[in-house]
This record gives sequence, C-alpha cells and structure tokens, in this order.
Amino acid sequence: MPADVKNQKFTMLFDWFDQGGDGVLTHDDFRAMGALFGRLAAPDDRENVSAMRSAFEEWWRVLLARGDANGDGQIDRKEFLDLMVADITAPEHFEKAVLAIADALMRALDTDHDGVLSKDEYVRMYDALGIPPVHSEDAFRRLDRDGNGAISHDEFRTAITEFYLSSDENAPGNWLIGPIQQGS
Ligand SMILES: [Ca+2]
Ligand SMILES: [Ca+2]
Ligand SMILES: [Ca+2]
Repeated sequence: MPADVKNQKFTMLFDWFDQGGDGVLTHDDFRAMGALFGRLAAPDDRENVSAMRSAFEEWWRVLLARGDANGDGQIDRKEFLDLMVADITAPEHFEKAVLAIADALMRALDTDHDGVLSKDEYVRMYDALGIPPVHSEDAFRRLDRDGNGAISHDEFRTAITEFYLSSDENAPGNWLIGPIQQGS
C-alpha cells in the first residue's frame, strides 16, 4: 500500500537521524548527521563539508519551523512522519535540504573525480554513514539503472528523489539506506 511504503522509509530515516538514540530528533542529532556526512569528504574538502553541514542545518530549520506541532523544540516520530509526507518534499525544501546533501555527498564520494561513483566509491558510503553494508551490492545494482557499472550523478539524484517521493514499493531508490520491510 503506497502510504505504507513512504511511512516505512521515513521511519527508517527517523531511526537513522536519531543519532542520540533517545527517540526524538533534536538539533544535536542534525549536527551529528552533518558531521557524519562531513567525515566522508577529504580533510581539505571544505566546500563539500560545509555544504553538507549547511544542508542538515537547513533541514533542521524546516523541521522545527513547520513540524514541531507541540512546540517543545524537538521532533518526535509522529511529527517527523507528518512533516516528511506533507512538507519536506515540497520543491523548495527538497532542493535546499535533500538534494543539496545529495550533490555534496556525490562530489565527496567521487574520490577519483571522474563524475560517477564506482562500486568501491559507493560502498564506502555505507560504512562511513553507519548503514549496514550487507545490502550495498544489491543497492548498487539497482541504483545503476543503465547497468554500466557506475552510478552517475543523474542516477544518484534519481535514487534520492525516489526514496523521498515515490510510493512505489518497487522503486529502486527505496534501497538507498537498505531494504524496506515488504508486506508488513
Ligand atoms: Ca515536538
Ligand atoms: Ca568516481
Ligand atoms: Ca549507471
């Protein structure tokens, strides 16, 4: 069921973002996510480090401004799911928060600067971001839509857009942070 697929994906995202593990999202969690992503970039790559940090700050700003329904300065699971379905996916927020991270992440991961992600470059993301690497081969195969052995910038953006916007349970982009639970 379409709504369930999105709820499952955003539930996985919530658990991942909750770096402190206390069941609510706070500014600290988003700072931690920004730092986690920033560590993927080379130490002298200030541009991408600061782009990822700013994008997570922007994401937190939108969440707090529009999603903190009970006004306690934190985002609980229900507030997050409601906002993600309704609002972060609005074009102006999506571009500034989500796709800004995607673009900086892609540049940081592309360590040989050939404009595409090889399997090695892609798989490195899993370890560094704390996503179980066991599914990385599957994900790579699905995200490499034209099957040329590399993930292009377009393929990467498409995957991320599908992860956030698609209600299709078979969308390859659903695999971005691991398999969603089917049929639960
Ligand atoms: Ca709240
Ligand atoms: Ca590359
Ligand atoms: Ca490809």
